[in-house]
Amino acid sequence: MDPLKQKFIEKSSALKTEMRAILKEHGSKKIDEVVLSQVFGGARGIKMMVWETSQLDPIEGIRFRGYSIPELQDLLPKGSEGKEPLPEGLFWLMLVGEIPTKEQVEWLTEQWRHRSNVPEHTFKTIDSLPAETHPMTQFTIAVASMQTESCFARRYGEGIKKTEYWDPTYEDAMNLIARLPRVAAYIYRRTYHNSDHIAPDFSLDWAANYAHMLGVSDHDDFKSLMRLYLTIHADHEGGNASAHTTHLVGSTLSDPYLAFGAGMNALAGPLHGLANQEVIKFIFKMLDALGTTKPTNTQIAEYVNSTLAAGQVIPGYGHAVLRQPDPRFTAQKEFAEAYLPDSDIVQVVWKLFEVVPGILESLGKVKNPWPNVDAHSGAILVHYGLKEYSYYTVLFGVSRALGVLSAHCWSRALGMPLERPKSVTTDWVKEWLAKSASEA
Ligand code: CMX
Repeated sequence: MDPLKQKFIEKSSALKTEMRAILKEHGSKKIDEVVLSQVFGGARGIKMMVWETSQLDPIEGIRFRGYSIPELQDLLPKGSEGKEPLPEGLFWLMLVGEIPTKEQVEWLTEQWRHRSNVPEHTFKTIDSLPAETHPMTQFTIAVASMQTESCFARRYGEGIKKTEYWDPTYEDAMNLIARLPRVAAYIYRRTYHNSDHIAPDFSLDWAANYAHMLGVSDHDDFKSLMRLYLTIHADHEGGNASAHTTHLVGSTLSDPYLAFGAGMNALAGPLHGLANQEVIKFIFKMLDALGTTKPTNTQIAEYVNSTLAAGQVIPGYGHAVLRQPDPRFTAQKEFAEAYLPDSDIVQVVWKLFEVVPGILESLGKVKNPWPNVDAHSGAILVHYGLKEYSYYTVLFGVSRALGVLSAHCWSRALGMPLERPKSVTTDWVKEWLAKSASEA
């Protein structure tokens, strides 16, 4: 058994025993209360699932296994330029709860390299789609097409024991993650570079190889950016739409390919991962309307107000849980301050940061006026030559695989059941209200 798999089964078996003991003693304790506005309001804040890999604090932001993003930037093994953390390290941490050594991360890079062969029919499937198909649609179709390789589906069909579900799940997660950069880069080159594909460079780490296959910049800084980008977008606890969808679909014992593909369909929505393309579209449209690449704060404020007056949201701002600027925004801002402080488009992002929160706050209804992860990413990508914003959510998706698939391994190892919350009709609510009133 490989060393990561060995560690994973040891840690997950221990937690499974602990979880059973907790449930035996405390299973009937009340952990939350649900009010009617939550039932109608997208189940905001209701504690209803366990997600081991990360947890979100409304003020502090995300912590992966207890570590904040700045802590991880310090502690995780770095890429060859020694600047940004390797996403391999974050995956190791999320899967087994320990900061890996440099050697462990090198082992994982080698594993993913070894497992990265994409089936030929996946390339044919992508090529059979109309060229103008949105990259996220190409991505989810490509992921589903690889399901032919699922170890979980095969072993389930052969009659695997419940206690062994975790094993082929781990194999699928590792294989799928290993293959994603190649698939994602193929979609990019096919859609925007006339199918002029770039072969993988197996001397590079997972993120740097993806950067290399995209072919937008030879600069080492772009490789550093991709390492940071693929680390910080990986996980955001379990309740967000892409994570929760992966979890829900996985709970039916759909294999990791189908569960992750479903999660990616959720990521493709403009209120979730597609917001990164919407932000840069919004910025380009604004600069076009204002006729300048260096707008003043007053011009930006007028444009933001006119967008709100037209009944549209300001993409990249607001969050269902966060109530402060997103630390993932801050990490990207710090990257931009260090690497590209003079870029015009980055300056626009920073001016939006000065202007938008005050305007959103003045509306009196927006719970979080601060920027989220999507507010900054596009401007940095544009700087390095990745200007095709319809592609941006695919980058997010490649990263999100690390979080949702490590969590998927945990769900199968802990024996998590089929998810099935209760729904009610509005008529049921009216009857319930009438009954409550008559009893009062
Ligand atoms: N611009 C304008 N209005 C906004 C807003 C924004 N950025 N954010 C919230 N609001 C509005 C909501 O539309 C809602 O209005 P109505 O009551 O008229 O329907 C009101 O403020 C209250 O919403 P909320 O409770 O503050 O926010 P929600 O939890 O309902 O929604 C989110 C969160 C992210 C969908 C929302 O802030 C939004 O639409 N933001 C813009 C899109 C975006 O950036 N999404 C990316 C999120 C991060 C990610 O998942 O990748």
